[in-house]
Amino acid sequence: MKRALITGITGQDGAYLADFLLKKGYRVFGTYRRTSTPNFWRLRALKVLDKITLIPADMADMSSLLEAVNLADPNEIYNLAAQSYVSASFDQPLFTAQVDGLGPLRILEIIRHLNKKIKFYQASTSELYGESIEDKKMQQNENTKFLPNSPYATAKLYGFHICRIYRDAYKIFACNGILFNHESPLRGLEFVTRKISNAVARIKLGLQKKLFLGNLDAKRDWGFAPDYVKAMWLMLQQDKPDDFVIATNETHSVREFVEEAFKNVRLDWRKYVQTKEELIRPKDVSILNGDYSKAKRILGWKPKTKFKDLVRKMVKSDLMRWKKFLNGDRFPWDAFDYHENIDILKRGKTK
Ligand code: NAP
Ligand code: F7E
Repeated sequence: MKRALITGITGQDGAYLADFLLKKGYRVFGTYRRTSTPNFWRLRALKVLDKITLIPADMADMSSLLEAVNLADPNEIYNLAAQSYVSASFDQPLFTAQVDGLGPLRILEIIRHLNKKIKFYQASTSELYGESIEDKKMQQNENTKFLPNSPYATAKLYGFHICRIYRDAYKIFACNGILFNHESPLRGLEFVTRKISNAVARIKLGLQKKLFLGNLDAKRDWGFAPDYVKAMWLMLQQDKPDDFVIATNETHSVREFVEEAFKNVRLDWRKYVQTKEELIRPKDVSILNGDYSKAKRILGWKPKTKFKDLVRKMVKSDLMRWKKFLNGDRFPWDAFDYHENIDILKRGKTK
């Protein structure tokens, strides 16, 4: 049985990847952060919480990471943990650099010293491109230059290069997945797609009157998270480690996402959406549009979910949650969580 360690297993991608790897027959370990309120709602939603082993660790704490790798003794490590919200990286730039930049270095150092056979996946990002293309019609591929536009992207750029350097210098099987935006009903509520789908559901049900947004002109290449976690796994199953763009090759503006989401509940978005200056970032990326040809050619990967299906799935899921809430069911995003019956590896416990 192959063993995988996922850092950031409580996040959107971590939960979907755990589900995917369990279905492939892996024993799955995941790191989680100690928080005053447990944060296992995604793992519960996918019914994987009792099938995985959780290990407490923080990306800023080398000794907890070392212990996690030691306890999991993995064949593959998927480094998904990060301060992933671009906007917050302007408020917490040093923390973001510590976790998103030095975090992958810590894991690579552990692999280098402990077991160079462990394969490593680094969650890299289309944010690395920033504003690097002058011709807005051009698509971004593995050869497009990087020109990061935020503290988040700069920290991730360090992660990208350190991964490439450890691959070349120490012959570690290390891959960067340059993933474009990917969303789902399990997306965090602060990201624009989920903020929209959640608000649309609430407005439809009379629970909210307005939706405040920032830059409606920004364009993103939005895919579906479960399609994307498969690409992460495929990268680690190849004969040679490499870096891959994972995208849909389509780009849409925030305005188009809003329009489509409101269309799903037959409402006119213009009556409900207002822009707010405070929601505009100090620096934003105006357009991202990927080219996944290399992943298609080498990994045999392509996205299954189209833009309109993605919007529909997200709106439908939020509508269902809020309808349940109105019927007296649990709070929609299951925030109240308990530690019962979870297989948590404690410090010092043997493998
Ligand atoms: P997410 O939902 O925000 O999940 C991030 C995960 O990292 C959570 O489990 C979080 O734990 C954990 N984490 C944050 N800081 C940590 C720390 N200091 N120590 C340990 N764990 C920490 O993000 P996602 O959308 O799943 O994305 C997964 C990865 O892909 C991230 O590295 C992100 O930067 C990258 N990425 C995402 C996208 C996208 O569109 N989704 C695109 C490209 C790249 P808590 O649950 O405790 O907060
Ligand atoms: O913003 C604009 C905002 O926060 C998308 C992360 O997963 O993908 C994600 O980063 C766009 C931006 O995602 C609001 O200005 C307008 O132009 O959903 P987002 P992101 O910044 O693209 C990349 C690939 C990652 O790697 C990251 O980890 O939407 N926008 N109004 C807004 N954005 C937010 N959040 N909230 C608004 O009200």
